[in-house]
Amino acid sequence: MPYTYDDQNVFAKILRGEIPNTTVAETEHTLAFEDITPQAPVHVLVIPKGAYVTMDDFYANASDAEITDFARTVARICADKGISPDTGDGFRAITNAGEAGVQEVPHFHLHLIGGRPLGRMLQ
Ligand code: D5M
Repeated sequence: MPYTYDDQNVFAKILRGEIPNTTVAETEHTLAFEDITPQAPVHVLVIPKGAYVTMDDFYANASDAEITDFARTVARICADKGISPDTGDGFRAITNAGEAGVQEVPHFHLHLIGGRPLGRMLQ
């Protein structure tokens, strides 16, 4: 899949304010909001504001400032939501990429999931 960004995807519309979201955190380069179909008591989607299709697109092409901002925002949400193993029970971070990864929304997003026992995913 080439990194061709579709600016009509639902997260692009959220970033433009065309559809609502329940914001968890917002910084210069990053937005985090509640997943509309939560799989656990905590299910937050963290997205860069820039137009990146997948995680590898983001890490290959984003600026150091964007990448650092994204990473620090993830850490802050884990602390704020009480899912950091430092102070809480732990979490899982997932990103789906491309067809084989069953990515539904073609704007890079990290799922942060926690608040219940998650079970083993990889054997
Ligand atoms: O999954 C995409 C994820 O995005 C899925 O968990 C639902 C979520 N989603 C879809 N539309 C919205 C809106 N409008 N707000 C919040 N969350 C949404 P993936 O398979 O990783 O691409």
